[in-house]
Amino acid sequence: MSADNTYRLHLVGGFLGSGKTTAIIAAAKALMKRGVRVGVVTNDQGKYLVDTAFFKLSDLPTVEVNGGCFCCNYNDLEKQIHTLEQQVKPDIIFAESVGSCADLVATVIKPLLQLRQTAYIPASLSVFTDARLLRLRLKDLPLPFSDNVIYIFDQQIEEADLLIINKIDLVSPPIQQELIESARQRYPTKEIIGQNSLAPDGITAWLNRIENRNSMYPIVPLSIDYQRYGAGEAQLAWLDETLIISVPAEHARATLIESINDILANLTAHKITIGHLKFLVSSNAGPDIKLSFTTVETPKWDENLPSLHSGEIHLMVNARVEMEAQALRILINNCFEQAARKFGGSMHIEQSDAFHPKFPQPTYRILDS
Ligand SMILES: Nc1nc2c(ncn2[C@@H]2O[C@H](COP(=O)(O)OP(=O)(O)O)[C@@H](O)[C@H]2O)c(=O)[nH]1
Ligand SMILES: [Mg+2]
Repeated sequence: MSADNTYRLHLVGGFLGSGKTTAIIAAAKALMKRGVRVGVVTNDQGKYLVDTAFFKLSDLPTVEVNGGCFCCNYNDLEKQIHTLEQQVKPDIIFAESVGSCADLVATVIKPLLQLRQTAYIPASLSVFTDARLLRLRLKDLPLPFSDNVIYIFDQQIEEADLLIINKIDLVSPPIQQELIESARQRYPTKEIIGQNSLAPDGITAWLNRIENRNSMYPIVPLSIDYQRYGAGEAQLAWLDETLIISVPAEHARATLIESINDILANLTAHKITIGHLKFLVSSNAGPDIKLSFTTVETPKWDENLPSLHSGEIHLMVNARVEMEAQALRILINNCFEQAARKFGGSMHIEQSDAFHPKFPQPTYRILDS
């Protein structure tokens, strides 16, 4: 706990699939080992959230702000922080904002500084970016999204004082150095850290930086065009679903692999770009498995998929893809249904929400600098 008896909140932003959840879990575990009490606030436009389930599986006290970004649900953010305060008495809170969200200084940090009802203070804003996508962007090579979605990607980076070039392990060592150097040249005022969040101690430099007592967040609000930002969000489709596939137990793993490969092949065939496609897989008695597919291909993903212990597979699906939402729902559900049938079983949808994010209307937007 800090000397002034306020607690610290680390806000983590950045594009869909850039590695925010992975890094927060690693950082929280490192802190908890030192006896620090940690809580997490997740955030999404949808309601059935793989990330929330995943944080809870990692034994992290987690609350969520769902149905819209922190900015548009600012009062709920404060309420959820208060819940953590009561239940966990955390020393540190990590808040992960939805990957299509920008303008966090004016709509979250400044309101937290000026209007906050709780004992928490914003301590840092870190913006994560996927090394491979940033490399394309810095070289002025095309990203596989439409211009308005790229506008959001750019604005998130623009807003950062602390930029984490994550998944640095996915570019070769000479390119790692070149990428960090060219990012430093392009953004001379930003602090930039290259990071592999999956490596042991991979998050240490970032964690040390944000745990430094000096707060680390931008003060000057972003000058962002809400029409373009809103248009970019509207071009992304969200599908949040829970479903059950029932097949003979010996075919459970093959059914899952076939369904997901079919989804990926269909998206590729239609030149549709994934922002983030996540599945939480539960099958009786076995541990839950998180599967995650981001913008750049995940080859041979199925090699590490463990066996499934029963023929009843419970799936939570979170898909964020640049296409029309109902078409996304049909594409994904057809793939599950066809694979289940092929292996002599069936598929049952429990809950399903397919939509485009609403136009961003922040509860507060404080523009003084
Ligand atoms: N190779 C590599 N993969 C990573 C790294 N960080 C995250 N990932 C993977 O990237 C995917 C998306 O990560 P996630 O944390 O869910 O991204 P989020 O959407 O920003 O929260 C997952 O499959 C992670 O395992 C990293 O530093 N290196
Ligand atoms: Mg996440």
